[in-house]
Amino acid sequence: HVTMVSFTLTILCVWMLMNGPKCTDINECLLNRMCRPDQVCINKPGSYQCSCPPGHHEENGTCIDNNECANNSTCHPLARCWNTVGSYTCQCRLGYTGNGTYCKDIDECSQSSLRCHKSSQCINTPGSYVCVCAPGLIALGSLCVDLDECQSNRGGCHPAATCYNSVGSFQCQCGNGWDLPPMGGHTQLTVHVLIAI
Ligand SMILES: *[C@@H]1O[C@H](CO)[C@@H](O)[C@H](O)[C@H]1NC(C)=O
Ligand SMILES: *[C@@H]1O[C@H](CO)[C@@H](O)[C@H](O)[C@H]1NC(C)=O
Ligand SMILES: *[C@@H]1O[C@H](CO)[C@@H](O)[C@H](O)[C@H]1NC(C)=O
Ligand SMILES: *[C@@H]1O[C@H](CO)[C@@H](O)[C@H](O)[C@H]1NC(C)=O
Ligand SMILES: [Ca+2]
Ligand SMILES: [Ca+2]
Repeated sequence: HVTMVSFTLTILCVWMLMNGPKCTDINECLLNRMCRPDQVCINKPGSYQCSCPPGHHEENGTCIDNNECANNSTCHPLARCWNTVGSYTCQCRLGYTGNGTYCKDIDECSQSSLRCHKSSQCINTPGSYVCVCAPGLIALGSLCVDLDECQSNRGGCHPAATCYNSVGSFQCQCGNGWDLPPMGGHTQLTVHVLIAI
């Protein structure tokens, strides 16, 4: 059927070449049923072509979608690949930014919004970030809390000294008439009062 049409068109064209001033291309794609319903018709000078639409390939007489995600170099290793009919999309995984062909870690710590509590330090990690409590503070859930060292044995201060707790630290201060004592005892972790920062 198709070859008959082509043949007829060629004869027509040859006739026109000999008998008419000009020979114009016939757009076979405007005629019905030149290609299979799942194919696309491409008109060419003097002929036409039936082929599968972009992102498809011919298999057993039908057009099949290319699964681009079966090839692990389609997207960046840090991206997810989504196969779609005729195409695909690459999306960087959570915590990464980019167009999917290229992904890189988001440095959450350098972003303007304060990701960590003010008394903790933000440390960037691949795909995420962590908040680490500042020195002298201990983590209590998502909070950083100060140890009140003075609550425990007065921080080990000299009997004549006064223990002053401060955020992240404590101090032993001599009473009047006393000289500087050696630095008081170490922090004990048997704490009675914690102050959330
Ligand atoms: C195409 O035909 C081959 C051989 O008959 C078969 O192995 C293959 O699975 C077929 N493909 C599809 C998409 O049907
Ligand atoms: C995967 O894609 C790359 C780049 O597009 C190509 O060079 C390679 O041949 C493909 N591999 C397979 C198995 O299709
Ligand atoms: C993906 O590519 C790596 C090499 O870059 C290869 O070792 C691995 O087998 C591939 N995986 C699949 C599923 O093709
Ligand atoms: C994705 O981003 C990288 C780096 O910015 C660039 O080289 C590449 O051309 C981009 N690819 C696409 C498809 O936009
Ligand atoms: Ca596809
Ligand atoms: Ca990060």
